Amino acid sequence: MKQTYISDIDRMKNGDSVTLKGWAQEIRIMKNIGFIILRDSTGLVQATVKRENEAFGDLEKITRESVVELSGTIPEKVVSKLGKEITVSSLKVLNLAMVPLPLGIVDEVEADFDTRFNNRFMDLRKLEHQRIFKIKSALLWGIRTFLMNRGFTEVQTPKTVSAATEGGAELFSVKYFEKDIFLNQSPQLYKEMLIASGIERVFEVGPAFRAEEHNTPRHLNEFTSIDIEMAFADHNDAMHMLEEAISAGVENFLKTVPDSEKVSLLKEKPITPFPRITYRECVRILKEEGIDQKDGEDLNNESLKVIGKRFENFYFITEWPTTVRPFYTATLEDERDFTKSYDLQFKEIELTSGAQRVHNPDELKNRIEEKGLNSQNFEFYLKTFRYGMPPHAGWGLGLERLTQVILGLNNIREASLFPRDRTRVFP
Ligand code: AMO
Repeated sequence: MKQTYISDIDRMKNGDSVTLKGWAQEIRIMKNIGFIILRDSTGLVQATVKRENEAFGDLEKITRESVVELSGTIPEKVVSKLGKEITVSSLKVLNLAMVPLPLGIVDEVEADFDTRFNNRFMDLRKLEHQRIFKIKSALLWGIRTFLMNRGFTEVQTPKTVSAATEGGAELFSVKYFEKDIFLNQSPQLYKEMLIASGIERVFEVGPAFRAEEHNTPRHLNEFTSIDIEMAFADHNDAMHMLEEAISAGVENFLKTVPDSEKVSLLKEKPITPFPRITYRECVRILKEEGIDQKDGEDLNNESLKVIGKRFENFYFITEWPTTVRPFYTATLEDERDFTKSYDLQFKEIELTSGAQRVHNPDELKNRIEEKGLNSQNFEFYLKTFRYGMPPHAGWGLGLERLTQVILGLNNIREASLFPRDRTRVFP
């Protein structure tokens, strides 16, 4: 097993012996001296090989990106710009890389998306691309730990389902023996059913599938949804849980991923509570600014840009009209045209939808039918509301969107290892 990583060199002193394994990112051979820039997942080091050393002969044989094992010592004086250097005493080639490479690792100019994603394994050898996923992982870890500490149980629900949750148009159908079924758009119905089961606080991190027709920089056809549902809670409780969870996630990656503050738009954990603005307040502002935003309709991109400019980063838009929210969304008690719902925004981009839910089975059945859906198809779900269903609330947070906005990435695909879009289901 590999014992020492390149980052460990920071803790070593002159003369210490070291064995490193990694990829030969660059090889330069001069008259009396040769250099390998060795890379592993933790960084780069300059490895110097002197002509009198036996290893010098092997330098000519290795190709860029070959996997090698280098043993040597830490020199007295470090001259490399990388700040890390070793003097090589032996070199072992573990696996030779073919020539030419399908994608350059040291090129300044990024290749086009198709070349990059067709060769994603190679594209990820760029440490700045790897870092996105280290940050994404630490962000999720922070959120997960926060939820576990708040008494949430992590659950796994089916992704092959027979009823639509978020609306019929964006569904992928798949053959399931002799039946046509769907890939799940959201664990919504299942997380609510688990509330009926009495678990009280659940969360899930899993894939969600949306047959979005259009290629955009913000949509994937398969994304990672972080979902929570909590019993005996309203929309305000769920919003509070969300802002604290995000803050914990950001704090965790800033603490654990080296250099993450250099690429993150957030240099410290965001201050909570996040600002809140109602949908009606947004419409009032938009009208004042002369923007054509109709009452009772979803806020379009132009409107969200205008609203987003008023906030530094995260904020909630609350109390959306009943007409634009799914059937499971609870309405305000005294104003049935508006809901106990919210979206979490980062500037103009939506990161989360959530709400308090309808918990009365008759009202829920009516709401399903008002949306033009057949309530018979939802019997498995409605049934769980008839034998003691507590009031409950929750949210769904898109992990790739969150990573995208925090790192200021132009395209959500950068935050997905193997993105799925309208034309790409490969590799
Ligand atoms: P919604 O449909 O708004 O709500 O989805 C929740 C969040 O998931 C992310 N998201 C996407 N990310 C990438 N590509 C997509 N195509 C995509 N679609 C959605 C967004 C979005 O805010 N059941 C509700 C949640 C709830 O109320 O608990 C739901 O699925 O970040």
